[in-house]
Amino acid sequence: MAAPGENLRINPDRLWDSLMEMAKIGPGIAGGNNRQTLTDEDGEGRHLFKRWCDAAGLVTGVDEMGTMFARREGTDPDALPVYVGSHLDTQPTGGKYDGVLGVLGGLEIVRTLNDLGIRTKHPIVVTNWTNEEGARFAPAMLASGVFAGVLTQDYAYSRKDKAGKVFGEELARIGWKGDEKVGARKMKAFFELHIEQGPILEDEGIDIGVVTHGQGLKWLEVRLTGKEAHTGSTPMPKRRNAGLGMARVIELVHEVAMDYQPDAVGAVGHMEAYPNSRNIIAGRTVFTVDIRSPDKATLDEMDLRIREGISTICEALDISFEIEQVGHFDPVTFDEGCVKAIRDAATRLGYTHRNIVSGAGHDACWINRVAPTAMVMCPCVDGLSHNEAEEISKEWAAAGADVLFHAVVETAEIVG
Ligand code: HGY
Ligand code: MN
Ligand code: MN
Repeated sequence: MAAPGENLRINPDRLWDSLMEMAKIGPGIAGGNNRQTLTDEDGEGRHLFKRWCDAAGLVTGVDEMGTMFARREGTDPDALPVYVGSHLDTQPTGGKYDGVLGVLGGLEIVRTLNDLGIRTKHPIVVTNWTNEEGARFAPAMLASGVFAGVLTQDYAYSRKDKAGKVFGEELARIGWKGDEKVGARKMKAFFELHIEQGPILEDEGIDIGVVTHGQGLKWLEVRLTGKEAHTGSTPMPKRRNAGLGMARVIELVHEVAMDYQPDAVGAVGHMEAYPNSRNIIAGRTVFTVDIRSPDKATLDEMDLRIREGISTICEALDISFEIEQVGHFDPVTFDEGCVKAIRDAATRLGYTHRNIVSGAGHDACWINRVAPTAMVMCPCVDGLSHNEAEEISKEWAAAGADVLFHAVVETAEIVG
């Protein structure tokens, strides 16, 4: 079948209005969002999305991880559906577009097909994956990881947040624990639209990122144990300072990442010190190392060097350590056919585009294991994300959604 043709474009005003409407749920304190997974705000955002799906004539199913699947029928109900989506949960100081653009961009495709009375052979399913962020319950991409068979549902249900709340109980509490078996759904393909969350597209003045790969990631939760003691009367040589240990590991992570430039990255974003009193030497610290690289061997080498470095630091400070890997996926190569559909769509629509490697993790990284998958990216202002000041333009959102639209309907096969 020939490509859908020049005239297919989404309705940018409707997409933008929906983004702004969703952004009202779980507002942050600085203009962004705090709609963390399985909170009441997440539940409210889910209900709004469901109402919109109902209004668009979609039938919504929910699986046992709470992932939402809103289905637009195809002319061949037995044909494998084309899935399109992302996540509605946000960071605690998140932006309005991270994830949300991908879910509402998928909904906008369906709304536009309804407006034009266009049918597709394959059904189209708009998806909201539970707990992509991993901020409240580690690891990130939890529901898509269970769907892809990489993580078990029992493991996912057992995850705890800082307050000791348990994932499975919170999912039931907000009323979004569905009855579908996770991973039972089969897909012809999965497409995800996402903001770049980095500076490349904006710096180069390019409209569309054709995501060919996703970098690999490791999250190490480190627990250091020293001894609480008086900050004034304890002689320096007698201290077992877990706070100093954490500081040295934070520096180590940075130095190791700097040894593998220009691609590797590393930081410690989550840090807790106990008892966190200004005149007590920290007896315990808990923190998460986040290291990433597009190259598996590099990621493994960074992991090893950091583990060895932690041991050396702790020996010198007479403190003990525990390291638990709480997140991991290898670098991802997306499906060539799906990537080509995205590249061809950008060309057909006259948008500037370039290949790009995703720096952030996405549900698409896991779904790529069970279905042909690819991603579209649009720029974001100053490449900023995971910050309430995250911003995009309506034009960027529309360009990304237009390309997503063409890739999805071409794969779903328009039948008039
Ligand atoms: O951490 C990530 O890359 C994603 O934003 N969850
Ligand atoms: Mn995201
Ligand atoms: Mn994110």
